[in-house]
Amino acid sequence: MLRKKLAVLLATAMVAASIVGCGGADQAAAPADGAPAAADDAAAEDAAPAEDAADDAAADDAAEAPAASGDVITVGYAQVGHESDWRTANTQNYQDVFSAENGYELSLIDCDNDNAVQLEAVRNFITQQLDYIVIAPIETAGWDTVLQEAQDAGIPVIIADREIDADASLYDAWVGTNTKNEGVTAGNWLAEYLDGKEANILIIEGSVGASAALGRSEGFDEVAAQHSEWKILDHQSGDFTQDGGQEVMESFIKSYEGQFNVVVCHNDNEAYGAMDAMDAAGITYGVDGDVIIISFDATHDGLQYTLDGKINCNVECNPIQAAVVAEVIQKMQNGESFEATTLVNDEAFVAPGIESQYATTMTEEILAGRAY
Ligand code: GYE
Repeated sequence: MLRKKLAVLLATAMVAASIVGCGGADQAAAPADGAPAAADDAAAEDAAPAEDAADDAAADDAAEAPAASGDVITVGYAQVGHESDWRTANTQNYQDVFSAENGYELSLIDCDNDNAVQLEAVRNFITQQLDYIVIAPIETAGWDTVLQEAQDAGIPVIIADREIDADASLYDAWVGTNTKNEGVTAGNWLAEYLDGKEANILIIEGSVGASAALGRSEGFDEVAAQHSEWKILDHQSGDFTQDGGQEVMESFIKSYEGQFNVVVCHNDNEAYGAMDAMDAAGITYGVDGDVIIISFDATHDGLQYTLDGKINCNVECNPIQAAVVAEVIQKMQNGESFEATTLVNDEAFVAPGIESQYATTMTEEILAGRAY
């Protein structure tokens, strides 16, 4: 056990050392297919002695590695919560991939969007000396101490889905989506669609302090700043939930009825709540309505609304990430160099009747292929 950890540590130290400066946000900005090269190239060029050492350690240790001996690999996943359909799909995906059948024992903790609960979950994984820890961080801030504790305990950590502020030397790998790019795509699509017309925009943001919300806002704001004919009237958090989306939209309607023509929702569930609130107030939306709706995630139901013309544009965020995380773990397990950063690719979809250079027009076939 200890020797196995040493092999993993040597390999991770080698790769981590070669990517210093590649923090969360930078990692997300890396090209989707460039990540492996970044880590692997650096490892090959700069760290030959370390690599040899790691290889040797791995070879010595091969007999004891869980994969070789048939031992299960224990993985702790500190999951954000169950706030959205995206999250449900992501949880299911981890349960499918990290199954007993595949040689894993998964401890998945639903942290119910509570930072303190998530820190405690990670500390419990450390106490239990699990082989690997995966964290989908609720917030970007506050990770340094617990990550140092995991490192001191010799447990590799993979940050998944969202980003954190911590120095990249405090964790071993990152897997997720580029939420800033998602915001930029939403903005670019809106500019193309409006073609110079005025926009009075309300934004229902995701959870406060979550990188998925920060990134989408940053990307969208960047495009908005280039359009003097756009005005962001207000933005408030709907906490990535349907109830939150509905409450925020109800209060927006009280303050801005008749003044807005665009509603941006940071995920599909918020969009469902916003649509309910607009239905109740008699406000029309979608391709045939008065208000343009932009959503993120592109889950099955969100794409159904897009196909129905109720959501104008839905920017995808892919929750199916567990296989990539498992691949990184397998490489660590074998003492091989691994991708320090892996971006899961996304695209965007628009309602029938809309043509866009930034998005694919929805069809029944696309919807049929969307399992989550
Ligand atoms: O968009 C939202 C979820 O972190 C990218 O979290 C994820 C976001 C996703 O609750 O629906």
